[in-house]
Amino acid sequence: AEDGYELWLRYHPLAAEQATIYRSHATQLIIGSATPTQTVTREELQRGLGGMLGRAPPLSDAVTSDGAIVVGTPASSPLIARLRLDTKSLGNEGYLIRSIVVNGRAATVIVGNNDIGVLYGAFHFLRLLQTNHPVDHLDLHDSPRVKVRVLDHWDNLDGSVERGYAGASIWDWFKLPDWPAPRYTDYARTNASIGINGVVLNNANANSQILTPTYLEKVAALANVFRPYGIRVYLSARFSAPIELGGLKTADPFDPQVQRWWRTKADEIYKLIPDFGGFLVKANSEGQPGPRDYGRTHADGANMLADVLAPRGGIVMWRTFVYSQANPDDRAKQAYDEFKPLDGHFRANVLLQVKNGPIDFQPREPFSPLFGAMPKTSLMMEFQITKEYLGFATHLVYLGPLYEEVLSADTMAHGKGSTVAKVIDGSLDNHALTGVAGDANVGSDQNWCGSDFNQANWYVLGRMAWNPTQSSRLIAEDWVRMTFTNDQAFVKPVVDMMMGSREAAVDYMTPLGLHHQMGPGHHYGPAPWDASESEADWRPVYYNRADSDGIGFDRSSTGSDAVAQYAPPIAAQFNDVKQTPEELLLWFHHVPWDYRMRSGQTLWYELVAHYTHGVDDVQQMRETWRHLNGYIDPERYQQAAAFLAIQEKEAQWWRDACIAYFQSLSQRPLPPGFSPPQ
Ligand code: GCW
Repeated sequence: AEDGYELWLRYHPLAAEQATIYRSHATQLIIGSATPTQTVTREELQRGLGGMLGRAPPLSDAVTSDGAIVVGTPASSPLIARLRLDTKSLGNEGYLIRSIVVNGRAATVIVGNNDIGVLYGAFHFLRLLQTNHPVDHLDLHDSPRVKVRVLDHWDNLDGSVERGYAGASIWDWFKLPDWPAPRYTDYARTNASIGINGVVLNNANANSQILTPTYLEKVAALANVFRPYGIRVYLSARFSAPIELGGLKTADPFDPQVQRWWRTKADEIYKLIPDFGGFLVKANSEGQPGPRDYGRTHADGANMLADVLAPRGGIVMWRTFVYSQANPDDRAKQAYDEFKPLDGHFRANVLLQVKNGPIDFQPREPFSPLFGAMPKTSLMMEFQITKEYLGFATHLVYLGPLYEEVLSADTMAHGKGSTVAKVIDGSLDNHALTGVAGDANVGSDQNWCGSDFNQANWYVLGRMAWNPTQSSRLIAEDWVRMTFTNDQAFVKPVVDMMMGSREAAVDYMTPLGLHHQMGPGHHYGPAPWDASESEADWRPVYYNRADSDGIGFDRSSTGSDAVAQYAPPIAAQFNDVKQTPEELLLWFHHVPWDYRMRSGQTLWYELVAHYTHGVDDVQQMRETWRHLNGYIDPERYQQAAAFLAIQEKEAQWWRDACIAYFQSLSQRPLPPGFSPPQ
C-alpha cells in the first residue's frame, strides 16, 4: 500500500517508452566508492536508476559504450581529471551535469569539486528522470547561494514535538546510540536530495540534558549517520546550562567560570563529533534564560558561545524571536528594538536567525524590518514548515508562495532591488556566512509530515534555501511530478491548486492583514473574540482591535509607529493607509468599517467577501481533487480527499465565526447575495 514513506524519492518504474529512452543514457555507471559519501552516491544512483529503469546500469571502470554515466570529482577520478572541466565556479557544494563525448562515446558526467557536490548532482540527475526531463543534451550547473541550510526540530527529549502534527519525534533517544534506525538514513537522504546540510536536533526551548555525556553519545550516533550525506548536527543550547549541569551559580557570559564551562563542553562535543555545527539559542524569549538576566546584551551572550566554537569551525545561530512584556505597546517592534542597536557587535561566526515576519509565522505578515536594517551582521531566515497557524496537518496549504513573497520583498535598504533574498544570500552587504532555517514538520507518522501535501513544504524549504530566488511554482511542479505522476492532466491542476492554497487560507483565516486570530495556546481554529489570556499580547482582541468604529492595529505614526522600523520609502508607504497594500491593510492601520477600498466597496463588505472567497476556494480545491480520482493510488488519493473535506468544514467555521463576531461590532448588514450559514 502507498503510505507516503518514500516522500519524493519514490523511484517507481517509469512508463516503458520513457524507460527505454533513459536506459540508453544509463548503460554503465562509473563511480568511485573510496569515501562514505561516494558510496552513498553510488547506492542512491543504483537505487534510483534501478527502480525507475528496471535495472541499475552495471558498474565499470572505463567508458566502453554510449550512454555511460561518469560520476566523481577531478581528484577522485583520473578519468574526470582528464576531461579538464572548468569547475572553479562550482565551489564546495556545487556540481555540473553535462552530456559529453568520452573515449569517442556519448556519456553523461556528474562532477563536483567535492564528494558532496557530486551527491547533490546525482540527486539532480535522478530528479531529471523523475520529472520526465530529456537527458540527451545536458549542460547544467548549480551551486547553493546560501551556506547553512538547516532544519530546526522542535523535538523534546521525551519524544514530543512542540508544534508538531506528524506524530512523535523521529529521534528514538531511548534506543540510541546503539540502534541507529534505518529511518535516520532515509531522513538524511531526503534532506540531501534538496540540499539541506544541517539539522538542529532539539527544541529551541531547550532542555540542558541534551548537553550531558549520555545524550551527546546519542547525538554522535546520529551525526555518524548523517555525515556521508553532508549533514552536520547542531544543538539548541539552554543558556543556563552551566547552572543546571555545571553547578555554577550563574550563567553570566562575562563570568570566567561560565566561559570555561562552555569551553570544556565544546571540547567534549568536538571529541565525539569533529564536524559539530554549533549551537542554536533562544534567549530571553518566552521565559527562556539568557544574557539579559545578567544585564548583558544578546551580543555578549552570542559572542561568548561563538568564541568557544570558532576554533573548531562552529557557529552560533542566535534567534531574534524575542518576546516578552518589554514592548507592551506593540510586540511587533520588539526584535528590531533589541537587535538593531547591536548591529556590528556580533562575531563573524554568529548568524542572527530572524523569523520571516515581525510577529510569528502568521498566514501573512510583512517581512521583518530587521532584514536590511543590520548591514554589519549576518542574518539568516527562519521559516516555519510545520503549520502551527495554518491548519496543522490537515489543511492543504503549500507554503512556497509565502516563502517566495517574503524573499522577493524589497527592503529598499540600499535603494530599489534590495530584496530580502539578497540579505539572506549575503549579496546585499557582502556576507560570507549565510543561512536559511525551516522549523521542521517531520515526525514519526508513516508519511513523515502528517499529510502527503505537507511533504511539499519540506521540499520547497530545501529548494529555496539552496536558491532563494527560485520560483515556488516550478518547485511545486517538480514535487508533484516526483511525488505523484508526470501526467500533465494531473500535474497542471494540482500545481494550480497548491499555488492558490496559501491565499485561500489567508482569506478564510486572516484576510486583509489580520493576524493572530487563532485560539490562544493551541492556535487551531478561530477565536477573534478571545480576551482570556493573562498576557495582553496573546489575545486575539489585542491584534484585531475591532470595535464599533472599525478594525485593525494602528502601527502608523499615529499608533505604535512600527512602520518607522522600515527603510524610509517603505515606512512612508506603510504609514499611508492609501498606499499600504490592501493585503496588509489591517496589519498597519485601524480602519473604519465604511472605509472605501480600491474596489469601491466598504471595508466591511470586502472583509466578508474575503472570508467567503476563502471558503469558495477550498470548495474549488475539493472539486479539482474530485476530478483527479484515478490518476494516483487510492490510498493517497483518499486521504487528501478526506483532509480537503475537513479543510472545507473548518474554512466555513473560520468564516462564520469571524463574520459573526465582527458583525457584532460593526453592526452592518451582510452584503446582498451573501448566503448565511446553514
Ligand atoms: O510560534 C511560537 C510557538 C512556540 C515556539 C516559539 C519560538 C519553539 O508558539 O511554540 O517555541 O514560537 O519560535 O520560539
